Amino acid sequence: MYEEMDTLIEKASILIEALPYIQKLYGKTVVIKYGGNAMINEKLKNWVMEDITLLKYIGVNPIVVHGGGPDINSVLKKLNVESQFVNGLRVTDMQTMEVAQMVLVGKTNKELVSMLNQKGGKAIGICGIDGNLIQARKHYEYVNGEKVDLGYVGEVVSINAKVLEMLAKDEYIPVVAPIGIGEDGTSYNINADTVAAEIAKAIKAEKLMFMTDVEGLKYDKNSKEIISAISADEVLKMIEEGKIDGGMIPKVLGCIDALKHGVNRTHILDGRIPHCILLEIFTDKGIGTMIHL
Ligand code: X2W
Repeated sequence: MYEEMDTLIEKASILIEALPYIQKLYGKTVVIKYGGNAMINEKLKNWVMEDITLLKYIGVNPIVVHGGGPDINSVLKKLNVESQFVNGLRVTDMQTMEVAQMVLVGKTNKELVSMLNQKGGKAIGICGIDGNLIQARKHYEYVNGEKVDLGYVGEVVSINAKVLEMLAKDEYIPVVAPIGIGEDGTSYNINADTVAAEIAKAIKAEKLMFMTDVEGLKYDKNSKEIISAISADEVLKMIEEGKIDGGMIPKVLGCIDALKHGVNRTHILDGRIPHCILLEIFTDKGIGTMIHL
């Protein structure tokens, strides 16, 4: 009987630990980038959806931006199409563009929306075409000083923040697929990390969180120690020294860009940890790596 009471009291104290964080975030907007690499299994996805729904119910306004690179890969594979990547960006010809849009908007987006709604969240799935949310133009990548044409890969020109604010400030959870729309109506495939950072900037989010499949940043790749907080300058130095590379670069640069444009906190989180969003936001210790100015 007493043991049971102790457990209950412990549960209450865990909830109370969250109080100052809830107060700080109440009414604020948090942008959560959910990468395809962190959508490992249904159980994990369910935990993420629970965390996001809980945030909404305690008065925080989450906006979800999702990736889905692995989903696109598996459909392309069935069609016997192989993708090439330049600096982490998928070279996107017309056929790949069609597949990317079908998969991200029709499959990945709707799965996440449906799961959130199952949890009691009121999720609305949109992509950059809806309400001209993500206005885009063709992106050229530079490799060793040379301009490379990646086809229908886009870069963000502007974000129609009003669309997201209308939904997020109301009872809805916007879930955004990273497809942009050009002035002439052309669809563009945009890296989801970049979209998340641009959205966080445009709506001046309180927080931007990248959920991926690494524990966080490390000074030494072979070390077990995760950097819990690091400045933007230190991050840039680590990139120069080659200590941060590949898919992590758009995430950390997105964090720095967002911080410089008014976002207060940015984080890189291990999406493979159960309830990683709650652990980061509502515990004293937090998890993953926080990047600050
Ligand atoms: C990405 C969009 C999806 C994405 C792609 O085609 O894979 C470009 O590379 P993850 O899961 O976050 O990697 N677009 C241009 O970013 O998904």
